[in-house]
Amino acid sequence: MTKKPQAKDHIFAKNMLPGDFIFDEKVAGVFEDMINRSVPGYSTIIAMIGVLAERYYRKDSIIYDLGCSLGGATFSVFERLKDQGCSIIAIDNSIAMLERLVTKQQKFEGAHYCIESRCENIQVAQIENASVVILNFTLQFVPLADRAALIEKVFKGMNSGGVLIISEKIISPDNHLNELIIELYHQFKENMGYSKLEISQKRSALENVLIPETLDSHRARILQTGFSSFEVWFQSLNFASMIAIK
Ligand code: GEK
Repeated sequence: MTKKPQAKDHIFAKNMLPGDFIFDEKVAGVFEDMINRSVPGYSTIIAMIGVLAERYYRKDSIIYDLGCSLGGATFSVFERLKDQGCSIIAIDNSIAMLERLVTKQQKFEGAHYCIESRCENIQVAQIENASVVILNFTLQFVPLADRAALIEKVFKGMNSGGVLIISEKIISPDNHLNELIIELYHQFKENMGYSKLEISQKRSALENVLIPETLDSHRARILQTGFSSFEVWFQSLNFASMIAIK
């Protein structure tokens, strides 16, 4: 399969009026470039989600990718499990994202049978018979007050021994170190070619939309829900990926 060059993200390059970030056509069109240049370790996380899914998937169970966007995690899992005839349900409430996932799906042989995409709010989506559930940088967009209910629903829909993978932007409880890591992160974005204006305008746009939590909050919620174990398996600057086993 020949890869098309990614459309470059210039969304916040020009001075603009304040407004909240939304996953519309404009964002979906440059999303691959945006997430690769904005999330340190994104490609490693995507590759390892495939590895984790292969390890925890059980025959005849379902794999859920909640907030799948263009299917970065979905296709990583598919590549690992396609020979086992797996069933992946990829959910997102942005139609612009899902349309692109479906176009991409046509280029992967056999993906038509394995991947079902649903335009749905993950807060109301039904989860059942799951051995692998992926929340790759999605929980952070769910209102804080609703996160426990979502994790509880996911837990109920999972089979014993199944894995939940949660990747998130995080904050540190130590104010000084939190500021330091945010500064390092902004430097990372400059190194990835974003200007100071782009960085600050995107930060403002995300302020009310992406609410990060500490690793301790994630751990507490996961253990309170009833998961038997929890670990952070990846961290780069203020981005982490966690696993929880039912
Ligand atoms: C990846 N997982 O590349 N219901 C459904 N979808 C939602 C909801 C919701 N309530 N809230 C947000 N989304 C992907 C990356 S991006 C992360 C995930 C980012 C969707 C939203 O439409 C978007 O596509 C995705 O969650 C978040 O592995 O942009 O930082």
